[in-house]
Amino acid sequence: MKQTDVQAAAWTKSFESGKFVRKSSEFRDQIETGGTFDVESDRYHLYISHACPWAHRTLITRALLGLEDHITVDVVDWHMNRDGSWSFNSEIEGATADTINGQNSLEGVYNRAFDGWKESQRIGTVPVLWDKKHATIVNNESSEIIRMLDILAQSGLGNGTTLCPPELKDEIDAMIAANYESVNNGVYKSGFARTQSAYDEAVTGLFNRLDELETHLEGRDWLVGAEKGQLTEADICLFPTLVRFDLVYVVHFKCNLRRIIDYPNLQAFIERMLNQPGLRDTCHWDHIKGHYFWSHQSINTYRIIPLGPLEGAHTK
Ligand SMILES: N[C@@H](CCC(=O)N[C@@H](CS)C(=O)NCC(=O)O)C(=O)O
Repeated sequence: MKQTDVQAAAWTKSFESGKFVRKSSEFRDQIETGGTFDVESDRYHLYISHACPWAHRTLITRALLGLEDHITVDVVDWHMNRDGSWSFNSEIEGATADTINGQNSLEGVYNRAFDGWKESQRIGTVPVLWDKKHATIVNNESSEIIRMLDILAQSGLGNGTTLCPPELKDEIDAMIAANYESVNNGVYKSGFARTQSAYDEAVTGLFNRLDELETHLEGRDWLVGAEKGQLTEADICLFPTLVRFDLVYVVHFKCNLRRIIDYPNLQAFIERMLNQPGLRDTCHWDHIKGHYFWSHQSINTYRIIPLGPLEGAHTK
């Protein structure tokens, strides 16, 4: 089933007055009971990168909800193509072939879902939620994909956990929104800034929000919920950015006012997440480091991968 009405905007890096502007995701269909994309086991497939924080959200959610037997996964090579697009290479440790569509690149997958994708010079992003039944992309927006995984889990496919209890949904949405531009996208806005003022603004906003989150987590385990809180999508959306911070963003994206290890509550939050069953297995440090320091040659011309840090960042 070819999609015909996805947004027309090309996914290339876009800048306004030197500020990096992230394009919105093109495929926004939903899984719903009785709908075109019905709830079913072994029908949906995830294309992810272990390097990508947005894709990491979906892999963590799949693990915590116990959906491994119901949703298959393929992993792109951390090393992007020369043209800056994702490819499949099963020779790379931790990466896979495209076991569903047999494509060499993620563009091939997008092209199967949308006529003329390649010609339009759009760049396909991860994560992608693929429907094996209709052979098309359901959705490529991480925050929406993780919510749909919860729908699958609440329909009896998962382990009984929910990461979005209805009574906390508004609080979760507000927390995800508050962290999105400042932190999740903030590190990219810092790193890709093309003027000093764009960089200053992004880094200031980023660390203001990290300061707030450090205070917010005082005496709490999780971002949302009463008393110590409970683990929800809000934590899953924040964690992939925090766990990459000292390893990559401090150096590569010049997010160096402080490190996460300098924030005791944020550091403890990372540890708490890593101690969740199955979570550590979703972290592939070589893919993370390799991808960032290799793929953005405009900000790391000679692709030197820093050796450090010796402590703080989680690499085991
Ligand atoms: N809004 C999207 C963002 C996804 C995204 O930008 N993914 C990056 C990897 S971190 C990507 O695939 N970029 C393709 C490229 O840069 O060519 C989401 O949250 O799912």
